[in-house]
Amino acid sequence: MRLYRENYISALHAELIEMVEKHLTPVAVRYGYSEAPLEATIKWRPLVLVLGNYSSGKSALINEFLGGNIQKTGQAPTDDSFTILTHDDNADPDSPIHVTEERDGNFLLNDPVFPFESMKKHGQRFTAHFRLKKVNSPFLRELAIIDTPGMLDSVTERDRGYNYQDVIGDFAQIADLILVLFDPHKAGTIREVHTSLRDTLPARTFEDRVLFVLNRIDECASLNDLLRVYGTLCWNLSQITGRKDIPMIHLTYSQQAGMDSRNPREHDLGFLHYLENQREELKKAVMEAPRHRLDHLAAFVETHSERLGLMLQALVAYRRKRSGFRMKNLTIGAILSLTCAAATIGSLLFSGILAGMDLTGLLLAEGILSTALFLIWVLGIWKMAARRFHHSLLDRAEMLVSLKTQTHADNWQVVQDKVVAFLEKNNGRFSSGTASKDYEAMLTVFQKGSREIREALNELSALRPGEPMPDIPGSFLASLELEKKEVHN
Ligand SMILES: Nc1nc2c(ncn2[C@@H]2O[C@H](COP(=O)(O)OP(=O)(O)O)[C@@H](O)[C@H]2O)c(=O)[nH]1
Ligand SMILES: [Mg+2]
Repeated sequence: MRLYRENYISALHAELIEMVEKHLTPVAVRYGYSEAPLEATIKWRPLVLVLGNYSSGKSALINEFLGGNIQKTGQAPTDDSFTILTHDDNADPDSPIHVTEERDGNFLLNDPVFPFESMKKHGQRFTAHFRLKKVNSPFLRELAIIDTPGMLDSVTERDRGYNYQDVIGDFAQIADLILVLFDPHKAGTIREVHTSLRDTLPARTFEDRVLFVLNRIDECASLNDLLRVYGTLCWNLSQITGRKDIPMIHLTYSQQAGMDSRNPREHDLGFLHYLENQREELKKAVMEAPRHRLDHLAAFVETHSERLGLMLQALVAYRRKRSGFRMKNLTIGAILSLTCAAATIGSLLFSGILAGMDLTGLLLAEGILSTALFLIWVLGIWKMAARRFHHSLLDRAEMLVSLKTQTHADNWQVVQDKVVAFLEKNNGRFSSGTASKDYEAMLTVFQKGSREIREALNELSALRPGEPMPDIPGSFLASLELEKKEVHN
């Protein structure tokens, strides 16, 4: 059987989701790493998030991609809603492109098919500004788009009634591709977007996932003007990212909108001939969202298996330390009880109280007394000491793991509270056999699983759209030998 690139992508996608479902979610839920199944945010279609200032041309760009007037456009802040644009699989593809169905925020936040359940926390005002549009546009067959209200200045921002930055951050986390649009009038105001993105996206995926677009370049008065704007944008980007190398910036404009608005102005647009409008290129890049989803999923599997592994490392270490402490204290208790009992009997014998007793009697008395002392030890002192030991371990939970790299340290920041919460909840009582098995499984997923995913992705990147695949991908689920190994505590 020969597979085409597109089929290969969906086959890989399905396998990765299955891997998360089968191997990561049960462990994540068992130890309180996550309440919802991990795959909840990644199993819907690939998502493209479109960000930028108001009237930077987001909605006009989206309309152009979709091939119809779906989103409202206009100079003022026209649309203050987050709109999910997705394909209507039941609609007639031959009718003119239009909205076939509209649903509100409540629907989107409560239907588990969508990856937005966790966004309920943003409150009613956000829900009222969240909606779904189904469109019969072929562009949406493999992906969904999120159109966003533009960024306002920070004063007006406070009146929204929900935290715009946090909302953007949450969307950015589940998006596979993020477009950030600027226009020549506001090329300097990118700090807010960047803050939301930097705070939510892992550094290693930032560059792959974000596309910068300088839009409406037809509104520059001349080539000089464009260069000035471009320079300002680059300067701002490098100031904010702290990097000297400038990310690729797509230079684009809407031919349609340009024609509508150009008449009143009389500047020379001849310079546009020297530049290619990167609109088509941008469109192609956006259509690669399913491919980005695979990278996203690979990073997702890597990150979560690594974090879960760290969490389990801590839990297994906790149990090891606890058993060590218990054994040591039981031994001390036993020796102490025996010695104390012997000393007591000895002194009683010496003082003549037990003078008439024979050896069997003495041994019996020693046995009874030492057992009684040992019981007092176990039920009183030992229990109290064990409790103290439990709490002192929780206070210094970082002692449970070895944090060799910065990634370990960052991951520990994320899981530390969860480890403590889990141990507090069950007082340290959980099956250490299962925990050891789960730990091994997470290591296998992280090391072997991640490597196989990367190999599959490399194979994929060598192919162009529509090109035949030589082979079916080997199932790495099958190759991951996660069979339960006998682990003894
Ligand atoms: N000249 C010109 N106008 C544009 C371009 N893109 C969008 N517009 C116009 O700019 C205004 C704002 O666009 P809109 O898509 O609503 O911006 P949004 O707020 O980012 O969604 C509208 O009147 C559009 O017609 C462009 O490339 N060139
Ligand atoms: Mg808009």
